[in-house]
Amino acid sequence: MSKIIEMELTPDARQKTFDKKDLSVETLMELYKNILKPRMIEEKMLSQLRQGKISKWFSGIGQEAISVGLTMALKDDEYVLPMHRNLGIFTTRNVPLKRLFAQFQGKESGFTNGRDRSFHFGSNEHHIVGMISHLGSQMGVADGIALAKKLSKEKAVTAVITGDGGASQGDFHESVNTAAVWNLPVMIVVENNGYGLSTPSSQQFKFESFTQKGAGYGIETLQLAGNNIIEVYSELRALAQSIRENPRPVLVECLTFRMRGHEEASGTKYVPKDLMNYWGRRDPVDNYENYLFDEGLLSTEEIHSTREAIRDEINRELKEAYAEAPIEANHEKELSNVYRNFSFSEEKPTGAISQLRFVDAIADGLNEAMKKHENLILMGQDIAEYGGVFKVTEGMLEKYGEERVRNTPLCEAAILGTALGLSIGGFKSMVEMQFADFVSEGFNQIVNNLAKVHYRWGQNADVVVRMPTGAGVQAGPFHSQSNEAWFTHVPGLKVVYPAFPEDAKGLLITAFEDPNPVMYFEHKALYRSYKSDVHEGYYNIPFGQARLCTEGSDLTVVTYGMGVHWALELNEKTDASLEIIDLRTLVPLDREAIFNSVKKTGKAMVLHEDTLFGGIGGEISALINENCFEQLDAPVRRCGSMDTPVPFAGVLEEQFLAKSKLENMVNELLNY
Ligand SMILES: Cc1ncc(C[n+]2csc(CCOP(=O)(O)OP(=O)(O)O)c2C)c(N)n1
Repeated sequence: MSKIIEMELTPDARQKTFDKKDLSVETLMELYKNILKPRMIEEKMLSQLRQGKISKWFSGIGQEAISVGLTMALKDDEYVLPMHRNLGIFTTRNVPLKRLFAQFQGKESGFTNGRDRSFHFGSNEHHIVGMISHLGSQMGVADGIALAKKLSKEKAVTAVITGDGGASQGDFHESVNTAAVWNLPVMIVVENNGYGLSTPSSQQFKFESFTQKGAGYGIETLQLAGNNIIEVYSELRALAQSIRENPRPVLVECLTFRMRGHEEASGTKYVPKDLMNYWGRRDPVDNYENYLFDEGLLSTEEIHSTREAIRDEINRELKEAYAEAPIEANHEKELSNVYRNFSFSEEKPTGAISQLRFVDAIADGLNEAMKKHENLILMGQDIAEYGGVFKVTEGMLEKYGEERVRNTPLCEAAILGTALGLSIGGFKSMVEMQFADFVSEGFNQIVNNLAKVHYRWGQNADVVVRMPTGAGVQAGPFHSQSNEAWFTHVPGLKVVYPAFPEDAKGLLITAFEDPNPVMYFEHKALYRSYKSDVHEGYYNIPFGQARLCTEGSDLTVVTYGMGVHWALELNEKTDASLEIIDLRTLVPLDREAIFNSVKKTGKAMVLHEDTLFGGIGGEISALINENCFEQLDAPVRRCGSMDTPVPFAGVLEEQFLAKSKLENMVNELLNY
């Protein structure tokens, strides 16, 4: 017998043996109706699929007891984060079927305006946060919602589902670990159906059961017969109550089986027949129906009438969804839904002026934001007692307390997911990357979850990710990168990159006012080397407005961050008349400022510390060519750093940086 069969045979009897304990007939019947509905919808969907009316279907047939039992065990206002086989969560939360079907058909009355498919949506009205395709990403978000509930002193559980395959992802480890360290009231439900697509458990993990994992994280575990709806419901109801009273994460393994292919086209050829038959005899719907019948709680007539009523509802709602007109493409509408609307209201600086270092201006901005927004939570590695590796958050723990200033485990992905969850729970948050380079560990959460969530289903990610960036400090390839262009390419993110302390403070304050995800770059070589006038108190600076640093007539230098300082240094040396534009924000980009200047000077140099190829300089150069061609007296030039990783040794780093060739390139362009 194969390992998978042996493993799946162990939980045996409990899958079929129902013990109704103290459950009322009413509850037993509710469980019955709730488990029957997703099964019948699926059967209908499969026939739709065969007729070519829908494109894809991920079947949960055989696993319904988990979705239904879990959802019934929770209160209606407790969040649940499903995966791709959890139709029963949506139906048990009474999501209107017409809307659900419209969602599957990409219609307007669905949940995503045709922008995302199947179960890839959330509905705060139903306290459901649906998945993105990337399997592990849900888990960090659940941590964030659970944290929001805990901080709000609400006694609530947040439940998140993962498959056994998805649990191999780093997100699983990071999120369970974070939930454990922070004692978050989150119920982590692993639907162990023995396969991840075609890969059996024996090739997915080495341990026997997910219950063995709890000890490693220092948390409790529970194993349930996932095809036994009474067991799932009763045990999870008791567990939910216990978590409400004593907030903590618990890992629940539900043993079950997927009776159909991963998605319909893929089939189940790789599943041994014996195994399929074994689980077929443990069908959660049929067995429960038989049990109720045997107990005398359900008659043949009631079975018929219940099925009839559900069938009628499905047919009626499906017809309505089909009757809805196909969605119309509207350019403006799509573009206007990428970001949550934010009407900026300017607060000009009025406070006294003092000279501040770049790092102190950022700290000042953070303090102002913390005072302004009581719901703002700071998260990052070593940011509490230690004050962060660059000491930006020094003293904030004492000022704002440990709930708002949180040291995180070394878990970038989980914490960025947590930030989105906090936003869903009504909080603002900041995530400090210890170095901008480490954002690669949380890249997926930023570019796929935070960036796309508003466009997909209207939820915003009210998150500021602080990115200590840049080279010039001889820190080598992994502590010196300029990675802003990774993010300027992703619709849904705003990208801020100040060059001066006054701007750093005002733009950071705006970043916290803005309800959208903001990548905020701060050059660490400027932290302690640059000092200038900064206003005290609260003020903000609008995004998308460049700063004109110097007026000139010979050539425009379009730049940002450290590039601004290089250009200003050159300006001191040269006799030429340079017009230096500090972009301040890359998304949104102040195109007008660029175009107006280039039209005046007739020559443009785009300068950045980032490596040349694929940097934002290429984009800006293209925009200038497209919009200012007739006023140009020379080709637009780009000055970026060498297309190599950032080297360590001082002499190599100096050669690498764009600054080393700036003067020559500017002279060439002036003489063109
Ligand atoms: C990060 C990521 N890698 C790969 C995939 C493709 N994929 C979708 S579902 C799946 C199998 C998931 O298995 P499991 O988590 O056990 O859930 P199940 O489908 O068995 O319910 C795979 C590999 C994906 N969606 N996301």
